[in-house]
Amino acid sequence: MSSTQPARREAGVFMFEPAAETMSRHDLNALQLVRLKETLERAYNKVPHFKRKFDEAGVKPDDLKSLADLARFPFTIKTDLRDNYPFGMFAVPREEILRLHASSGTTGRPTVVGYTSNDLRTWSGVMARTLACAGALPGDILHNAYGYGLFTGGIGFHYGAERLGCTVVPISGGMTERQITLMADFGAQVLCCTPSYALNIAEVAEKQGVDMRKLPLRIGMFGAEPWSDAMRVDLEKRLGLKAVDNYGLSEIMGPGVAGECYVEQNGLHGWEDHYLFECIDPNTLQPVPRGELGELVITTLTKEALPMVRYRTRDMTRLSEEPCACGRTHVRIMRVTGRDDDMIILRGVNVYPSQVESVLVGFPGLAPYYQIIMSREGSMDHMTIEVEVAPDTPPTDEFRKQKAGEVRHHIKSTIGVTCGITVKPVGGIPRSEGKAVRVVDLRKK
Ligand code: DLL
Repeated sequence: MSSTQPARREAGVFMFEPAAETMSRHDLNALQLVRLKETLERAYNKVPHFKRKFDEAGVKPDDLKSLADLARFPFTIKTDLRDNYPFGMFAVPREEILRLHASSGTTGRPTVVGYTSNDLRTWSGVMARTLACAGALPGDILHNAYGYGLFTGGIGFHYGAERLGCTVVPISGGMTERQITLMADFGAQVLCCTPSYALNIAEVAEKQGVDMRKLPLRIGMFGAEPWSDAMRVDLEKRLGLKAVDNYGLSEIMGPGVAGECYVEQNGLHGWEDHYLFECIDPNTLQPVPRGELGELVITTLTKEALPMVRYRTRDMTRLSEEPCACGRTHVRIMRVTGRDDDMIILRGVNVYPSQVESVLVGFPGLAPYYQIIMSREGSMDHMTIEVEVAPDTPPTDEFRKQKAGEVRHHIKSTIGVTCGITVKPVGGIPRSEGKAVRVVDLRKK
């Protein structure tokens, strides 16, 4: 909408689309209502799946008189995309789709998403906004280590950064030593990658004898997987930058759904002129009170190729309408703890990998690499946390056993579960180049 506005500084804070980003709640809701009506009509008239679902629920786009009426419309889930594989959810003829992306499809069919020319423009706009929100500036050198290809991360950041006016280094993931050399030689100010890959970069740099804190790096834009505040502290210390969180998912857009600002670094501004956010109890499907933990549900407001109505993300979070010091008025999505299907239920206690991470990262004598192994003996589920010693610790079994005992005690007292702990020697946990595999479930084999 405001792509023709020049980017400018708002009260000292640089914004890409200040008028949209600081809109009053009243104006934002009025705009959402207009766009929501258009989206529901597009979905109903152009996508047979939505027509059938709306008809079954006994609702028509005309029934939407206020934003609250959206609650009468049916949810969309990931299997709806899979069932309509590959192009059945598109609201435009295939020839109008200029780009396809797809999930890796490790379980079943991949989910395919498509973009029209306008969608690509919208996407680069929300990404430019997200980058500026994180503190990136036109003219910065941006080292983009998100994976390029069918994954939306690499290309999503790439076009957003060009739109903002950055010099992009499209390095993708892998070949870490070379990445570090190029970051040092080119003098990148912004690093974009998953937090687990950032950790890998920090480790390899330390081995290469490169002090990342002395490089011009200013901002780390980390996302695409859950991470904790403990990890933020660790990454900021080792890389000498400000680490900000970025959230998104392919089914809605890719990255560019929500981004943290460098001003408060406390929750991600969800771009409400393009998406409508709800937070529901995944069991009752009813809204949870503002500020309480629930599943994030998103409706797109401007997507042409793939409109999404009440998409259940499975991501658990809280929404906050507390004003932010950066001046942006859009709702804040607090740190996404993880997908509800990543949640482990161990003898009645719910555990997210990110909770385990909060205990392990910064733990004296341990390195911040871990994996959770789920197994079954008879009818009993077992959870074993595998973690690694820090490089400068005694290389003895005795030391590792002592650490295992300490970790077991902390996990029990903070998360409330009893589990096995294996402390491995240096290099014992696989390193990540993209999204880290946090849970290895041997029960499924
Ligand atoms: O991961 C898009 C993206 C790319 C976001 C780069 C940010 C940066 P998908 O591959 O479709 O898309 O995976 C989406 O990843 O539903 C969450 O479960 C998880 N996720 C993404 N960002 C975060 C985050 C991209 N900041 C799925 N914190 C989502 C926690 C995240 N989980």
